[in-house]
Amino acid sequence: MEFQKTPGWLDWYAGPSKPRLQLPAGAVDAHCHVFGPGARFPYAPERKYTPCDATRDQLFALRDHLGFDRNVIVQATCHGSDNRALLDALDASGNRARGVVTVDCQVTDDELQRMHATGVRGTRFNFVRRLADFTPPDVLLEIAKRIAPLGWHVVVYFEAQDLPQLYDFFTALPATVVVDHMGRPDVSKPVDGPEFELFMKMMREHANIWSKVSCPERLSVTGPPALNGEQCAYRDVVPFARRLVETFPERVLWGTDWPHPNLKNHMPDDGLLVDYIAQIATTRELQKKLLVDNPTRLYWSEEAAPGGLRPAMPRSP
Ligand code: 0GY
Repeated sequence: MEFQKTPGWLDWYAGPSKPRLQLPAGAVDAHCHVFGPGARFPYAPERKYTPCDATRDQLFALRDHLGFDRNVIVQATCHGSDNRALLDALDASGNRARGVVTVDCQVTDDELQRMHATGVRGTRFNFVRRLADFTPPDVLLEIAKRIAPLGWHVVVYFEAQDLPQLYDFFTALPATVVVDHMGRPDVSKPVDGPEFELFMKMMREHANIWSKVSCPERLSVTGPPALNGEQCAYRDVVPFARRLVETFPERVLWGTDWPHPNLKNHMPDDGLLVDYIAQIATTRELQKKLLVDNPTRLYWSEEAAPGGLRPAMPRSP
């Protein structure tokens, strides 16, 4: 099937620079997507945007170019609850990718088990209205209960102004909860103001809640963008991400968000986006926690188990 991209769509950045930041061995890009290809894995009829293709092989090439070892691929809303493109990528990754799917209540236990065997470790709930239609909280809670026995976590995506209303729901979830992009703070507000304080309080009082400190390119108001060799990109986002990394070093994750759906004014150079990490995790120790220890514990726990490592599945050549 032929798909027409959403008008004004920005394609991912071709030919990204090589990061100056040397990533620690075993680094995980813990938030990225695959799109299609539409001809093989059609975009969902209920989607709110139609992207350019961004295939698993292109993602794996980017992983190697940037110096990551592994990926966590998150189901994008343009594929709805059809997770085939994501599962295909996990299957082809040779145990170097884990996945976060979108499921509805109709999913069977057998399907969940098969997804788990392919490398899925979480499900995503999306509260951003421009991306997904409303799902009643009791349905989401039902899904959370279904996935809990598998040890999966719940990834939540929402905007900061909606946190007061969603707070009780998030804090009652019977699983580890991972928040996308720091709950999308308005970075023109103070980092110690009431809006971000509510997010900090949620993390402080609920040890099962984690945050991705990703997506400065989406949150930044004043930039400068990760383009043209810029080594100090998105300075206005740094205080928010740095505060989380330093306060909760064991519960933060980072990802590129490649291929960066729905950006409106620029597409970042992913190499410079990796260099941004040095501004928010300012020591090698913090970088290792953020990029290796935390995602490995959450997604490859069979390897991170205390008392010895279980053998990893063989990697593809
Ligand atoms: C992101 C952010 C966005 C899109 C999606 O699943 C998606 O379509 O997550 C967005 O438009 O803010 O994390 O990729």
